[in-house]
Amino acid sequence: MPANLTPEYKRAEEMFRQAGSTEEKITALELMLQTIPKHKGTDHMQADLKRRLSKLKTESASKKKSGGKDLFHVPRGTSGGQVCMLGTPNSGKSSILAYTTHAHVQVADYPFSTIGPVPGIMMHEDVPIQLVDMPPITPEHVEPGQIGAYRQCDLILVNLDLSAVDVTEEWEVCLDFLRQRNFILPENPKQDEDVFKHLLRPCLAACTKTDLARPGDYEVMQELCADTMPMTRCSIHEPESLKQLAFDIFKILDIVRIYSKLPGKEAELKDPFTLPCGSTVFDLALKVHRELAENLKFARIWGEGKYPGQQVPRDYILQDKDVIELHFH
Ligand SMILES: Nc1nc2c(ncn2[C@@H]2O[C@H](COP(=O)(O)OP(=O)(O)OP(=O)(O)O)[C@@H](O)[C@H]2O)c(=O)[nH]1
Ligand SMILES: [Mg+2]
Repeated sequence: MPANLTPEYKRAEEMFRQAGSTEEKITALELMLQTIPKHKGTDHMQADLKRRLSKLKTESASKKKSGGKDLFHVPRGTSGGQVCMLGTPNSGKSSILAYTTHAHVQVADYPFSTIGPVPGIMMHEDVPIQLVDMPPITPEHVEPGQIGAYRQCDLILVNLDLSAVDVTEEWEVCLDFLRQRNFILPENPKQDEDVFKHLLRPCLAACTKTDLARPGDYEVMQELCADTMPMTRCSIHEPESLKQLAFDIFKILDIVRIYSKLPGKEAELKDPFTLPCGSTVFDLALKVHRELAENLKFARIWGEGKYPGQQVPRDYILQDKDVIELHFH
């Protein structure tokens, strides 16, 4: 009986082919099992997939047990979000990190100067955002394990060098990388996307080295990115553009910052808590006092468009820069 494999299955199979690490192979095999047509003609294939999956899971578990370290696992810390950089060699990734954080990175005018992830904290006003530098990608090479870092992050910052000889080519390399691994939707998303949905990641294209750009190249990039992801531009020689970059990242991270206030005390408008947009007062209480959250009675709020100290219920949806005073039973 013919297997009649679906486009979704083939997409998962392509993901397996591109997988560099065991974890990535496991994700792809699980998707292949999920999308393979279930009938007599695929019985053998299904059994084979299950066998391979179980072997890889055992492998992965024993690697973890023996203390095998994943070089590309970057702990998140307490920042408002984790942003991983993606780009072809020399596209200016490390320079952005060097100019927007206190991290020490190697910046060089030769390719492949970065060989592992380097995190740093970039501030958007008072919101810390973790920016992670990455080795470059090429059509031929991606560091094994690197994909795992992109899977875990909140935003992929796609660096596109405006001084490159062919700006279209570097865009194609990044686009292929993102599509083949299902970080973004395929070109004509008409297949059932639901099984791949959890793999999608928000992306922001950052055109770098604008001070070296040839006339017209930024517009070419704008046209290329238009239907795929939002775009911004920057240069390490234009500090305002780096501030704008931090702002654009903050917008896409879709978070709100909340200042907490103790009853009877002035609010300290620094070190805000950050929560996903749409979070409630109760979510904040969980973040502040996990054990006490259930005892939350109400909150008082100071913010735009509110009476100072107005009382709000637990399910009030927080707005950026709200000042909140939590009251417990
Ligand atoms: N004029 C100009 N030069 C830049 C800018 N950003 C980076 N560069 C230069 O471009 C070269 C490459 O920069 P890196 O930041 O090392 O590039 P990278 O993407 O980290 O490179 P790999 O780690 O090899 O992938 C260096 O010589 C930088 O000084 C910029 O905005 N303007
Ligand atoms: Mg680098």
